[in-house]
Amino acid sequence: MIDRSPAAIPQIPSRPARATATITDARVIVTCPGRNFVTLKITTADGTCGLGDATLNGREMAVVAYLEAHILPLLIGRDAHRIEDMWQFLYRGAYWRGGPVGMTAIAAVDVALWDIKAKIAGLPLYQLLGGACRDGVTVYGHANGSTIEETVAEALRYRDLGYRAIRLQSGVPGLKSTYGVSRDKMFYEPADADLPTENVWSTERYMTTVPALFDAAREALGRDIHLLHDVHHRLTPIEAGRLGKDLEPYRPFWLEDAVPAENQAAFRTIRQHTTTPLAVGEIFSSIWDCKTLIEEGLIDFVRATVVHAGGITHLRRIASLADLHHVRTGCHGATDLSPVTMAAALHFGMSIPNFGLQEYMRHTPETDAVFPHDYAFRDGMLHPGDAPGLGVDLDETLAATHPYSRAYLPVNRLEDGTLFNW
Ligand code: GCO
Ligand code: MG
Repeated sequence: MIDRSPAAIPQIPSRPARATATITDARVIVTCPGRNFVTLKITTADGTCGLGDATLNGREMAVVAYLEAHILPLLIGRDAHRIEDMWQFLYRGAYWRGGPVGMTAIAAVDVALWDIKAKIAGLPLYQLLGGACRDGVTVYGHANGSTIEETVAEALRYRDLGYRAIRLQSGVPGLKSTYGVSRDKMFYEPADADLPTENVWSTERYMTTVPALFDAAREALGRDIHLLHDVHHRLTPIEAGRLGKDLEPYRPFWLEDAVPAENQAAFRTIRQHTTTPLAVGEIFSSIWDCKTLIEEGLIDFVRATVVHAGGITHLRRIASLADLHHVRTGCHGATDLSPVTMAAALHFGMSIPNFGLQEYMRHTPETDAVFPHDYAFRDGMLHPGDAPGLGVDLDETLAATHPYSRAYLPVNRLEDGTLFNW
């Protein structure tokens, strides 16, 4: 007969003290060290703090309201370790799910929880995500200028700084301003006014400039460097097919956001006409925005990013689907993504098998002072560092000296006044 007396039943050892981490505080911090950033800070009972970026450029306060009114009350008392469960709770539990505001808010919680888990483990986050798959995260820099000559000169400067991949954006003759061309060369910031700036756009003028830019750049830089270009959602599928074809002799690494991607099927037309690799996805909120693009092999790089696509938990899912279909990552990394997102992107990029390339627009010294961080640039790569967690802090005292300042992204009109995509 089996002895069922308590003394005879082997006892499950009690759980280690740090197997739960009860959330005791969660706050949203808004700061504008030159541009607006929204950060979520979550604290657990043992005093461990995690940071999550919640910045949605030009719509920042919508995410603040979403977090403060609808998410923070749900966090207190929950176990910070249960990241997947928290993700499901915030996504499925909302009923009205998806969309950039909600997914940015979920991303902030998700990244803060990963930060906490890694700090409690005493490891840099990439170790918890499976460990390093590579020596560092190769990044691309932004060379831009009002003319082709100026842009090529900038590209040479980036090459001398050690970059192995460079994005080229140049002014278009006849247009007063163009996406990607900045006043301050090293620190591009498109959200430039407290009411939207109006730009003028001409596809015809643009279409002749880009092949000339690539021709001049290959001439000056040779073949040993990756060259990229961002169309910023401004072409039709057939125009994109033609531009891709015109660029083929210069072997671009990718052509980005050639057309708006709400209609994923539109990419079939582009694919029929060019072998230039296609990248898309910086404004995607979830796997549903790129499912067809990935499954049908209509793109080569998915640019969905930690902060706008539901955090590390969801981006891993997108990357895993992409891996099945030979699609690599090319995460968005503009300056409106805070150093918290940059760090998260680096830990993520270190640990996935199908990493492609990471965008890197340097933050200003004012931003870096508010967000001291461990990541560093070396030999064309960013390295996340080995501090436990994400390796990013937020200097709240300094942050408080930079209050929120309303800023909009520009809008575009065609030469006849029609409102167009920016
Ligand atoms: C990029 C992007 C950015 C966006 C910006 C909008 O490729 O880096 O297109 O420059 O315009 O992130 O907020
Ligand atoms: Mg872009």
